[in-house]
Amino acid sequence: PHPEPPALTGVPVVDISATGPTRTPIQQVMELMRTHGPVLVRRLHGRDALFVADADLIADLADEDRFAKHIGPALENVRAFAADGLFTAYNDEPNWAKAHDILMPAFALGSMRAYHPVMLKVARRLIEAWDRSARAGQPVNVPDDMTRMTLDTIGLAGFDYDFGSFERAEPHPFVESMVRCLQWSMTRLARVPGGDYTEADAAFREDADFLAGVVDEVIAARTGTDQSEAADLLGLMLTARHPADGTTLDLANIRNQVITFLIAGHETTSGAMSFALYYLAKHPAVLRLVQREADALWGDTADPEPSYDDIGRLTYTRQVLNEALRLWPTAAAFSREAREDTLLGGRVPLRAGQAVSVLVPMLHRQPVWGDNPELFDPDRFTAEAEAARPVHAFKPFGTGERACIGRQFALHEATMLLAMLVHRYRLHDHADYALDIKETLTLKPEGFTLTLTPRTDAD
Ligand code: MNH
Repeated sequence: PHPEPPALTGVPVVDISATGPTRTPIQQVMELMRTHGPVLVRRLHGRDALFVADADLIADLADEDRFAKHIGPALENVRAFAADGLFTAYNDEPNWAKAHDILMPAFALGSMRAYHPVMLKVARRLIEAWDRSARAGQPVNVPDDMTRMTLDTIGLAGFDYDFGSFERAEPHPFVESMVRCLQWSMTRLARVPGGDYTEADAAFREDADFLAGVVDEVIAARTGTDQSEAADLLGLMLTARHPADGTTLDLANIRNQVITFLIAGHETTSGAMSFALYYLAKHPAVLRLVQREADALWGDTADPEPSYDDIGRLTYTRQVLNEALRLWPTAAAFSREAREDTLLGGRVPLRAGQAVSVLVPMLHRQPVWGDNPELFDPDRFTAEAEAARPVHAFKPFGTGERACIGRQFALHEATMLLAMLVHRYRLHDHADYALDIKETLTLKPEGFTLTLTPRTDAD
């Protein structure tokens, strides 16, 4: 029961109640913005949501003194299964700052050294699976395999738990339940007042309970044994004391954190790598440059042993990832709220607490990106190009103190894997894939498959 927001002078209101939201609400708002411009109110069954993509409005929203993260309706729904985990905690919920302070050191750039061997081990699982497909002349399903790889990585690196995803024909049941929970969170937003949703809610409850059960198993495998030497996230959560008050995280909160990290730690990264491979398959000249960078490090060694330091040297590969995240930031929207009544960008009146959603894919297509923003061009991320651009023009990881804690983790994992894959395979766009983006709160290129052949020395 929020107070009616004041009318927003000059901001178009687009009522989509007649057609309803589509199965791809992010892409729907992108379309609305192409027609109505980068600031609009989407009205659905009398509920208004303000979306912005204008670069100077987002620079303003990044001001932590005036704005903070907002837990909007979508994240409220995710709270039904992740509660006060880092991603869905309210700003003033004590467990947010506590968990943030305890876990931050585990995500600093230097900590990636500790995760590197596990990331490499899982990258090799993927390569084994892809070698089999290559020998059999079978296509690989890119987003499915990227999801196997990121789930196994966060499971092992975070919790020393092996999902064994490459030994399964279907996604791990945890992933299937999780995807359904995320879908429930999203479709619940489009409910028609007065509708009967008991069946959907019961199915959701069952999935949420299953997730909690898997997580309890992960935790149980660790409690009762000495955790003082455990260097992973769970070890830290079970033992680390808050610097200020000396307390540890409570078990209910640890369960929420584990669910949060298993979700946040793999869906988005797997989508990002899938989009990067999509663009590489479509841009042979860029692919050759990425291959050249990997070749410069690893030559024609069949099974290179990428070192931690190698990953920092893969600067062009990193540019490719950034450019894929520009066009399709896989966590496509995040919300902010005004701390006090204010004028956003000096022109849009907002009340204290009122929400604004940033539509990141459209921010990434604003005029600061030049006159051909749809063009895939990794040179947008050379050091010089980045220095010449306003800092808030690129926001795939959100903003401020609630920005992504796993950014270095994702980038290390994804950069290494991409380089290893292009070093080893030729990518064939055998199905002439046309981009079809599925939304489950995150974005993925649905049904994207490739065939692979090993590279030869001559190539
Ligand atoms: Mn991640 C928050 C995007 C990988 C764990 N992440 C966010 C936010 C964005 C985001 C955007 C901010 C959301 C908001 O403001 O409401 N995250 C990404 C992307 C990738 C990603 C695009 C990969 C690419 N994230 C990861 C990985 C992990 C992770 C990997 C864990 C290992 N992310 C988090 C957590 C938060 C978060 C935890 C919540 C942080 C907080 O609020 O304190």
